[in-house]
Amino acid sequence: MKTLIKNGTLVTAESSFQADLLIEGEHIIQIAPSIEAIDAEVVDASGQLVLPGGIDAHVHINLPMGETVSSDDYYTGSKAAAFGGTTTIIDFVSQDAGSLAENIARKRAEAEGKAAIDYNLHMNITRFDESVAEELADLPSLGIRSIKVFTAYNNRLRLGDGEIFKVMRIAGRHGLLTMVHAENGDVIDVLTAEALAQGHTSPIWHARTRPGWGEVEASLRAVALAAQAEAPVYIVHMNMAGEVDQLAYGRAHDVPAMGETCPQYLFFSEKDLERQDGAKWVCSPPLRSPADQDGLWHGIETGTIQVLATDHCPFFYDGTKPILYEGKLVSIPGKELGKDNFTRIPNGLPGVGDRLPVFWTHAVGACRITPNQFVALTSTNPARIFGLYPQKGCLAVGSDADLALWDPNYELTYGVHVAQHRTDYNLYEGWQLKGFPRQVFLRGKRIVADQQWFGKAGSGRYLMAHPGEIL
Ligand code: DUC
Ligand code: ZN
Ligand code: ZN
Repeated sequence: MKTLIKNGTLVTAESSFQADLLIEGEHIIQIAPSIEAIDAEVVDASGQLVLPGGIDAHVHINLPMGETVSSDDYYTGSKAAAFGGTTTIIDFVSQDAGSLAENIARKRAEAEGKAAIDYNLHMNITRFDESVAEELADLPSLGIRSIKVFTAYNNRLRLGDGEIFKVMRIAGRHGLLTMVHAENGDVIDVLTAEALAQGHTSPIWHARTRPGWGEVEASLRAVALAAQAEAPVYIVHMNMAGEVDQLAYGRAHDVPAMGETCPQYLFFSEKDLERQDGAKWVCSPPLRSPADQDGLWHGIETGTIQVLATDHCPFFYDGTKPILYEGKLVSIPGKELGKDNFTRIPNGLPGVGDRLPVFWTHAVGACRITPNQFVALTSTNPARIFGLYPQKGCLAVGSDADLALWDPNYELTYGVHVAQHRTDYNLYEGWQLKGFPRQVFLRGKRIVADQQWFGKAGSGRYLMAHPGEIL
């Protein structure tokens, strides 16, 4: 089975050029100014851009949180991703009981028969001892090249600095990248207890009890630990301008330090938490100030930040009221759990499907970055950093034919009825967007066309990551 994408403009991280692209089976087999293939189905991409499918390097599918669980499973989350032009996601494995391999097998079983796009996994290391130290060496053979550690969530997820240093040192030796969730767990615990004792219950207190300085300090700590461990580090979900400064400092001193931000930190601020429906915006780390947004944009524009991910972790706003999902009524407890106590609001936001269209409009459309930078930030860089390149993240002969046919002139009013996340709200409700994926291909198969779904549960595959690159 061949498909010929004709008359499009191919956009890679490096350049944009007019070319035809021929797919056979699951792969790109030819790229040339003009291709004829009589046995191919022809797709006319006139006026459209051909982008490598998006890669979202930070999502949480089925993540248990307090009394509930994030509301997208592997089917609904991967379908939502595809509608927004994303064809690969990387989720996190919680370190629950048992060996790392057993935890990974359990997570993969959740995706089995459900994932509709391809996926890889990061391994959380939230408990460290001699046997975990040994098991880290097994991760590459299981297709995992990245681990995540936390400097917050005391007595739950946090490792001590010495443990993080040891983990990073072992990770470096085994070709694993250490990702760091950088907040100050001690300060958060003090402030949270004080706020609750004073009777503060509303969503804004989630941000007020997690000060940004803790992130700035913990980001530099992560970078410094990596320098001392002689290992690479990647700071997840940066939301503070000061974190970008710390990353830049490390990079200027030759530390292999990289980082990501997410759309919510570019477009929303603490002010949104003060709204009557502020719980919709509660995530960790929290939204910050307009000055921080500027610092993050500067980091994106200058390349200090390499990746735009989402931290997709959706919950219902009102999980007592069902929504219709594929003809069935669904309700999952959500943000209402915290109506009397901000610490009980499940942390997290929907976003995997919103990322590309929202970012295109406000980054490329606003002339902040080029289409090539867009591709780098949303597809090529995550593929390189997380060891999926060149199978993913590029338009090249031999690569998987994961494509978004992107119409830069398509205008729409965005919101919960366009986004396909399994939740009852969307952060970008009513936003006017320009630029949207008209067709999406996963390994040569069209899975979305004009906002209609042709994908299938179970057609997504687990990807074996290789050693990643330092960008
Ligand atoms: N932050 C969130 O808001 N949700 C899930 C995990 C995380 O780090
Ligand atoms: Zn995190
Ligand atoms: Zn996360």
